[in-house]
Amino acid sequence: MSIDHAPETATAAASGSNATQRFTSDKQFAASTSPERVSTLARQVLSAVHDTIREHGVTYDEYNALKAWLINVGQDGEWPLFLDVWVEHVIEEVASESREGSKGTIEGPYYVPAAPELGHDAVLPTREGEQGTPLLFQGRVTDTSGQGLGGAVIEIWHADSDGFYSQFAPGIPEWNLRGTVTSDADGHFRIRTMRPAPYQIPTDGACGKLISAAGWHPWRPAHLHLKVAASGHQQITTQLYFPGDAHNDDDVADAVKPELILDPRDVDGGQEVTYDFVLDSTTSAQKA
Ligand code: MBD
Ligand code: FE
Repeated sequence: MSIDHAPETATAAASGSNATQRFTSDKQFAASTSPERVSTLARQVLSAVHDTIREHGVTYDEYNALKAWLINVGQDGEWPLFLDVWVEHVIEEVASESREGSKGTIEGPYYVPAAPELGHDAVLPTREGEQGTPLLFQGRVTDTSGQGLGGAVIEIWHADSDGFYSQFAPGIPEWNLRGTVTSDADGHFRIRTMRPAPYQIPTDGACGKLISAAGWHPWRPAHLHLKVAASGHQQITTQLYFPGDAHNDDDVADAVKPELILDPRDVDGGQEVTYDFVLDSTTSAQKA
């Protein structure tokens, strides 16, 4: 774990402000929500807050501590982290209710679009002497009838063996452990990378403060992030996990599903695993 590139100076504020900047520059918001719906949703959320205050007799001291903390979440740039850890899993649950193909899960705060294109037999960018267990991740993209989807675009990104993501922790090359892979004519792909470490929510920011004040733990199990897209099909955003990780059963972000746990096997010089993605067509029932 003690390697020269370990970003000892990774801070919540630096990683958070990168995530906030990325989010505000990359995402387009199509706010087609009617005033009636906005009103319904806002009222219900506020009612839940009011009920909590009444039920627990929340004091002025606690109210002021909350106010200060909410201000800190923004100052630390941790709104993307807070929302993706504690809220996104339910958004994903509702969005994917009617999906027939592969399960997905939350995107989280560390996706960056347009990673280098690496073909169908890909080697993710690593540093010289990149630490960890070499992993060959391979599989096939198909439709729900099992037909291979050629030219499917698989975006993959993940943490290094210290649990840090490129572009969100200092001292890591821009596209380290990120890439855009394209399936071959039969839908097959191969990706060579290094197994990621579990991810710890920064302990020095507002989210870390909430975790320690509540006596929770800050861990996510080790995971690979992926987005899989093919024309005429619904894109899947997902994460894949490793068996035996202590936090598969109590992920702080509640994003593990049994279908998302890989079954890697030991091979000479590392591990190998096969995982297939089944994409629903865009014409099958889709929730707005
Ligand atoms: C992560 O790496 C992540 O995947 C999520 C969902 C939240 C915080 C950090
Ligand atoms: Fe992650």
